[in-house]
Amino acid sequence: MNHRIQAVADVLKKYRTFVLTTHVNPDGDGLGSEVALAEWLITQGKQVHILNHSATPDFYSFLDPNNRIKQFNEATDARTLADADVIVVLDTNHTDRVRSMQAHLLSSKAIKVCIDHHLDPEDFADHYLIDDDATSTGEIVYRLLVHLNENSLSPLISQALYCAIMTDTGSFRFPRVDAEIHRIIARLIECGADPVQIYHEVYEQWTAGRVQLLGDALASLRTEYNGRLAHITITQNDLKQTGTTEVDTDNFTIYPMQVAGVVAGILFLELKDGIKMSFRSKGDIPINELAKEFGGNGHKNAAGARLYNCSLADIKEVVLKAASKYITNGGFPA
Ligand SMILES: [Mn+2]
Repeated sequence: MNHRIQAVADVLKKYRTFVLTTHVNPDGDGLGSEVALAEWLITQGKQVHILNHSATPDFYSFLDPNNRIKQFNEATDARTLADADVIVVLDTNHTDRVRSMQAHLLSSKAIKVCIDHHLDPEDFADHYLIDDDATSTGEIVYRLLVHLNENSLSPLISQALYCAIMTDTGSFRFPRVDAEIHRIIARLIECGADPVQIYHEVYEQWTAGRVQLLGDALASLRTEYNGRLAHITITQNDLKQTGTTEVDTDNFTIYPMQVAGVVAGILFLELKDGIKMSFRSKGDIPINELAKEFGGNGHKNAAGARLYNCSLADIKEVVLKAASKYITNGGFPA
């Protein structure tokens, strides 16, 4: 890991113009990692653009008081990607996850750097800083910035990294949360991150519609296989009735996992053109293997997949059937 940190640090120091990007529907980890890295690069006199396929959800705008994050506009930004010295892809290692930017990313002559914590990277970058044992991309960016300079953690950078780690650890309670990550968090608080304020910005900004959507999702909960698997379903109609969108379903997967005896949970979300599935499991159940059967990927206990041009009813039946072999053995406690 150390020699890979050094290789990326050398790239950051050597070059002048940077584009940072993250995955479609960016989360606190993707956005926080972008802001932290951008703010540090700017202190070094670099020219930095943060360009994302998706707009930033309103409740994450507090991360970016300097308005550095822009939604990618092909007409005006294709040139920026083509001309950059370095493109850094954060919190994903598959180029299709940057959607409208993918072709421009791949064709750019820029040096490509991938900083991420997911498994099975695509072969596209010149430098990979991937640690699939890390809680978050924010944790990896923290290690990188501290490696670059002991005093790199400004209050704004600390806030961004705290948010990244908080959101990707479900507020410090997912597997891989250990003493070391709490030491990192302690350092971020010492350097200016405000836990109360960040929690408030991220988790206490729901619309009434989102709370109503959660109600619909909870009412849809069903269990299978003697209560070992729980799943919830959100339809396009649910979104329409509550005036919500896909991003409002973020983290709804925690609720099926709260049922006693459940070892695996699935959120089925009907998209306009397909189905998104979010998988969770406990203990040693490799739910990413189930996701892979449907073209997805992820971690052992948290994974996702998207299928297009298919019906919710058909997919649910097939996926629930395929899930049985993962949940009949193992689980939690092991
Ligand atoms: Mn992440």
